[in-house]
Amino acid sequence: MTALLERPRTHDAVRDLDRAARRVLLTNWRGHATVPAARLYPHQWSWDSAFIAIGLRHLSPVRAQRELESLLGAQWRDGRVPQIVFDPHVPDDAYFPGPSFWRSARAPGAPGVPTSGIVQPPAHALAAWAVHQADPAASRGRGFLARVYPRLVAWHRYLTTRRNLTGNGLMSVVHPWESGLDNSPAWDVPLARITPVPGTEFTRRDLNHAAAGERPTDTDYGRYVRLARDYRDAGYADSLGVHAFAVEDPLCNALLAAGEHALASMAAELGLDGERHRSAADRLTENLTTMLYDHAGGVFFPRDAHSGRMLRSYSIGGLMPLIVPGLPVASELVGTALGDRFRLRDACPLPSYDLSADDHDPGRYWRGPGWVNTSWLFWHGLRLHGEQALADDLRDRLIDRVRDAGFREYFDPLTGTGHGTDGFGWTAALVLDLLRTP
Ligand code: 2M8
Repeated sequence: MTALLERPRTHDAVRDLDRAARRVLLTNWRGHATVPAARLYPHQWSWDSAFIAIGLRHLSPVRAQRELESLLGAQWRDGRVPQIVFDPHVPDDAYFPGPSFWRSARAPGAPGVPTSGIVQPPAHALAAWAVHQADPAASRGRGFLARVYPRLVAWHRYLTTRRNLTGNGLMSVVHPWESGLDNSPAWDVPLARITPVPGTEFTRRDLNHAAAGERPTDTDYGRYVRLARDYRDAGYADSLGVHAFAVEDPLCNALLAAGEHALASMAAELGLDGERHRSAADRLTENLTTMLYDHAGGVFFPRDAHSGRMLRSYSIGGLMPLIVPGLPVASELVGTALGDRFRLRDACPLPSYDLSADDHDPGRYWRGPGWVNTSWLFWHGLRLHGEQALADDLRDRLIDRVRDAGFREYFDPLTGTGHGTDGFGWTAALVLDLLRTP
């Protein structure tokens, strides 16, 4: 708020930011999909594409539709939507782990195009419904929903069946990369059990493009490689026996619940019965709230699927269930966001991890800094639960942050210093959405 009073947002400033965001999206566009960042992430990433489509819908609903359709075109026969769809024109060693590591071509039911074998948070149904609503006539004209709805249903079915590893009705992520919040302190306990692959057995590529102090440590990278290699070597089969790391995570389960509401709306639009989606959403909301919500903490904690223990660390994922319509503990979550750990009124973007924790690190990847996508989700949740004034204030400060620091991958939530790569896709797309949503 202060920033706005000090530097009123002029028409010219808004126009310049809007134009700069469009330029990033154009630079990162590859004709059918948008890469998160040209050098650090030169392929199509799953949940990045969902957020990018949410922004693209303001520029070209058809391009936004293609963004999602190209991702869903790489869906596996079991319904999984891969974390990365590799661009065959990009050299294998441009990103590690690349196609030669994942060897998807040898996996049963994998698509023709090379992909990784893990997944990412299911933000796609929300995105597809938002894209449809941006121009329902264009969407109907291209039969967009008729094409993506069955794929989204199969995607959610994969997560709610094969990834229901404990049988208690919540999905598990089986690799920190699947959580989207890769290096979060929330994963430290279950990750510590994993023996790292020695650094001599692989070559990191991320450090060619980003500072080591802002990225995961070599030891954690070795653990990521171990988990991915074991999954691959088990033929991408899902069971607690295969997955040494398995966590029921509030962010993914909240996206699933919110996504089921979106699927219900799509079903209605297509003249189908949406009841099964409404009951799935209710079930997921109930399971999420009874199993992962911590009343004393006023936050959701992930749960280790092996030990059954709650992973009691205050990460941004614990606030994400605010995106679920009808969430019974919405006002408690807003209260936690306003407190010292997340400082909703002045920290921006919302920190990825507890500002008051001793090990909060404002510059290191998912261990402190703020990302625009999780703040966008929280903004969406605030609007959903009638917190319009808080939502407007968060939107204004997000826009100011990006205008001052650029389209960075992440930001120090208190100083606003930008970190990670520049020209970052979802930062540009979601700022466009914030600028253009009435
Ligand atoms: C980061 O994750 C990738 C692996 O998926 C990486 O570190 O190489 C995360 O921030 C993830 O949430 C994001 O989708 C991805 C691409 O932007 O980068």
